Amino acid sequence: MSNWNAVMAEAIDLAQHPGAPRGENPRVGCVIVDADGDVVGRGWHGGAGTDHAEVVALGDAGSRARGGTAVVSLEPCRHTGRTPPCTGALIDAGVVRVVFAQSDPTSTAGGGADVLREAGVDVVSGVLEHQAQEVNREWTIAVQRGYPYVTAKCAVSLDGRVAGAEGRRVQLTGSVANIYAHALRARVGAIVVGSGTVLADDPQLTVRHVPLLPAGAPVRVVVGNREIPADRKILDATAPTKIMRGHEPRDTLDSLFDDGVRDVLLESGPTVLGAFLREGLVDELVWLVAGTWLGSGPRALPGLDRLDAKVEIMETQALGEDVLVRATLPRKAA
Ligand code: AOF
Ligand code: ZN
Repeated sequence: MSNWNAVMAEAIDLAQHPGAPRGENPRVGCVIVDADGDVVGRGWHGGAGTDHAEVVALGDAGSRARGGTAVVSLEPCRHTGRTPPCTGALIDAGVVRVVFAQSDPTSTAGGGADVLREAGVDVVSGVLEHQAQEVNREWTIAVQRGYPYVTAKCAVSLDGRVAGAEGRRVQLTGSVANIYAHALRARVGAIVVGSGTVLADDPQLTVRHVPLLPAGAPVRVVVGNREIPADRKILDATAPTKIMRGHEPRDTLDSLFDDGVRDVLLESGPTVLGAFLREGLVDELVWLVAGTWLGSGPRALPGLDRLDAKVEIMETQALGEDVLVRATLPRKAA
């Protein structure tokens, strides 16, 4: 077989299995094909601590893997992490060819292609590379530069305000936009707010209205110096919470990355959002624009008169009676 696109497309589908979490590890799928071109094994990775996709697929194939080809959406790892290296498992199983899409961007696991070649395995790389990379877009950006991908979410009125007069909390968006916002939460490893938001709004910051992914509830993170009273919802037992006093945005992100978080949702108010934006640490803006005219009240970013960055709109969509605007900001070099 010389064109591996169709098999790779199946491996990329497997990577996106509903049971495959978004978390510390990427989403990876693998298909084993025998010498006749018949599929003899399939596997997908279920998250940190579980077998890698190749190992699952090799288990499925059994002895039929010998002499066959492994088609994987990510370069097989060469390292011993929580599990042994996939390069070893593939070589031991007698696979003669490995076809992969995306190179492993991590310094620890990356370089598996060389290990395989040295062992005499035929290696084909870059097949449907772009599609595979899209599946792990945020993860790839995060591990390449060493801190999590940051999405800032904000619900605003049509006149750009986030609360009513005197900062009074107003429910701006309707149920469709709220479900979208909860799906965003379910996808990330951490949700970050400032202590000011906890005092003003008492948010619970849990995933509701949509199912939790297998990775579980994102950790709720409070940054800032103000004391959090014990009765605040964010301190309830429904999800883990991390209080980080006086943290600079970059320190916060570094610390979360060390905890295994690759994707952060910023649901903070103007102060923390402004600090992250000024330091160029926001990758994506998710604005939920409600058709409400508040007329008075704070704006999303009162202290930020100008943004020295080109905002690029990626997506607009009607969500019930509200409008979603997704935009990217230029990424800072690591
Ligand atoms: C693969 N196949 O299915 C995955 C890979 O701690 P570990 O042992 O789970 O290793 C995690 C790293 O391995 C992860 O950061 C990424 O570089 C790679 N993931 N590699 O060959 C897989 N999930
Ligand atoms: Zn592996």
